[in-house]
Amino acid sequence: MWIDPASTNPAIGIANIQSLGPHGMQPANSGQMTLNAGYHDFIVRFYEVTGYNGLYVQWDPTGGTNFVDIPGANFFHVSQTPGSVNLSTTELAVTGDSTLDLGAAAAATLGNLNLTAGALAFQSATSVSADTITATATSSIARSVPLSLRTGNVTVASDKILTINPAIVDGATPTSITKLGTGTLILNGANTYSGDTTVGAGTLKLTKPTLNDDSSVALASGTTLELAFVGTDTVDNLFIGTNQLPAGIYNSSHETYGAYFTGTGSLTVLTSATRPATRTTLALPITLWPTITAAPVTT
Ligand SMILES: [Ca+2]
Repeated sequence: MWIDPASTNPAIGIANIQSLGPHGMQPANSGQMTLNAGYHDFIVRFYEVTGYNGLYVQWDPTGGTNFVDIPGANFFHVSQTPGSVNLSTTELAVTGDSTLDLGAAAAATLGNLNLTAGALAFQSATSVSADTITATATSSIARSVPLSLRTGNVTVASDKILTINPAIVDGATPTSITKLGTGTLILNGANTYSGDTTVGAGTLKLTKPTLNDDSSVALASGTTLELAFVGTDTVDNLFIGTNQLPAGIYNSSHETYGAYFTGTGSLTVLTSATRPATRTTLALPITLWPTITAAPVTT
């Protein structure tokens, strides 16, 4: 048995068992080593010539000498146990075209992303969570891995454009987006985030009508929401400046608030009467007339 072969990790070593000669299995022909708790790569190679031979790979997880076969549940293939990456307080600065290889992580939790140039691509993770995103130069995030936001502030400097191409999704908590800075944020993905969308400054450009139907959109005074799609996107509430607007359709042609919108799309704010009943779930079956059981009568 070779554990962590010396060719790749000589620090742990080799249990090399040789049992030469024509005979049956002999327990004396064994080797052992002590491993620290945790995951270990190992290779088992078994050669035999004339039969009657075999090899057991056993352990005593207590560190003793009562060896038993290693249960199948204790063998892992690397692709079955992808780990997570937790760098939740680390500032990640992107200063040029970059790929962040997350090693096939199931989930990667990053801190703040600061893009000062170029395009950032995440590689091979299932999902990436960031705290805030700040772009001080025109830059982009590649359509590679779904992205969720925790704080949700996305700041784009004046006259700069940040293009986020992956889908923005909910993470451990719902993602809400607050666009800050007087630059332009473009969301290109098939977003599924369920939180609210706020434009505190500058321009937010949406290329798909993916705002959650139960979410709110808030546009600060002087901001622009570019609806770069055909059709309308239903939302629950719309706030412009300090006003909550009544039900209706809002776009660049709106007689009062048209200056807040550009693009070919519109927002639809439904009245409560026409709003889809997506918030109430009734447990079935529902008993309208409960059965009344009379107490037994005794005489
Ligand atoms: Ca919608």
